[in-house]
Amino acid sequence: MDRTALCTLGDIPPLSAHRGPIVKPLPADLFTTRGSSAETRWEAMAGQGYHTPNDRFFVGNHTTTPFIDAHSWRLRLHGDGLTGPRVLTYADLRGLPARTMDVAIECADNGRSLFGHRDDGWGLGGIGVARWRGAPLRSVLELAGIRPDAVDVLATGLDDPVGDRGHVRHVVPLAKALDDVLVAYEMNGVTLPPDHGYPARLVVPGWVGIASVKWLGDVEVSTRPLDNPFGTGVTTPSVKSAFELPRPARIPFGRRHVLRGRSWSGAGAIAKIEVSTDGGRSWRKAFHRRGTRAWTPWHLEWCPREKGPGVLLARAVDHNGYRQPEFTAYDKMGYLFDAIVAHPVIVE
Ligand SMILES: Nc1nc2c(c(=O)[nH]1)N[C@H]1C(S)=C(S)[C@@H](COP(=O)(O)O)O[C@H]1N2
Ligand SMILES: [Mo]
Repeated sequence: MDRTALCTLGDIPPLSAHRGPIVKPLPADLFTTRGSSAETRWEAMAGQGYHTPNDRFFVGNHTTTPFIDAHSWRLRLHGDGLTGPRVLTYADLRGLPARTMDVAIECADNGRSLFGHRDDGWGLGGIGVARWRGAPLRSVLELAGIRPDAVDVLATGLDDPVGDRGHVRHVVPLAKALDDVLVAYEMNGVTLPPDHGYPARLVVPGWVGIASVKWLGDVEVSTRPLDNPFGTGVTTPSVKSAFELPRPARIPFGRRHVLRGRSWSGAGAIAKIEVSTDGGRSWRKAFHRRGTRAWTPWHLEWCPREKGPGVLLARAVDHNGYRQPEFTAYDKMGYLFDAIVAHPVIVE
């Protein structure tokens, strides 16, 4: 076979480069590792643009990033909700009309350690926003013909099975699948990196990260509701805010400083962000652009007039009026933390 022809289909990393569960470098100033996953450090977002660069985008892996050859990769479409089965190649997928979307992917575990019941586990860095490019799942399914009585869509990944739970897989209702779900093959303008699902992944806007199945290999469309063994029981990520600062942040005394952060909500765009630099006694409105759906960067000036340790607080309200509370009742699964987080600061 002609190797040069193969290589035009995608950048296939050499097998020898494959070590731990994640392929890309995980320098300690960008990531905190969490088992087979890696959380973005919020201070690594300082000075970055709207999108999370691929080199610091968090990785949520149940097992190990697989290397998949795009040339031999196939996407299998089947189930009684389709007119017939269909197998797509990478070239078929690339040949469909493309759509580009800015979408946040957030792990349902994000913020879990902040419930205060445990001191391990995820901080607030289990989120990233990328510009995804791919084919709408609707166009992919239409190639196979969708039956009018179809109800559920089950997407399965090609990575190793997770013990006896089998392959990572997730169900979305057909209405959602036809609305805004993408079969993405590009992330921030480059071919999808191996850790983020190369050669193709789902991107499911407004749903917890597990719905965005990576290394997509199989899609079943059913006329009956399907089991969702990797479902978290929750679909919409909660409203949260984070400062682009290390913990603790060291801020010079008596000088004007610009505090920066981002707020986001799975339920809608952010309407308002307030920041407190005095432990919650007073709040000031932060400045932000309007109409950024995936997340909202904000900033606020602060001239610290007292030396010593303190806390910074940020609270957001989304367009549905859903606001960050002072405490989150502990969900027994540890999902959907949404409370205002005290960010430790030392003025010196
Ligand atoms: N096939 C497959 N898809 C997957 C996962 C996985 O382990 N295998 N992890 C899920 C989880 S838990 C999350 S939070 C997101 C993370 O996406 P990212 O690694 O691109 O940040 O991918 C989801 N898709
Ligand atoms: Mo996740």
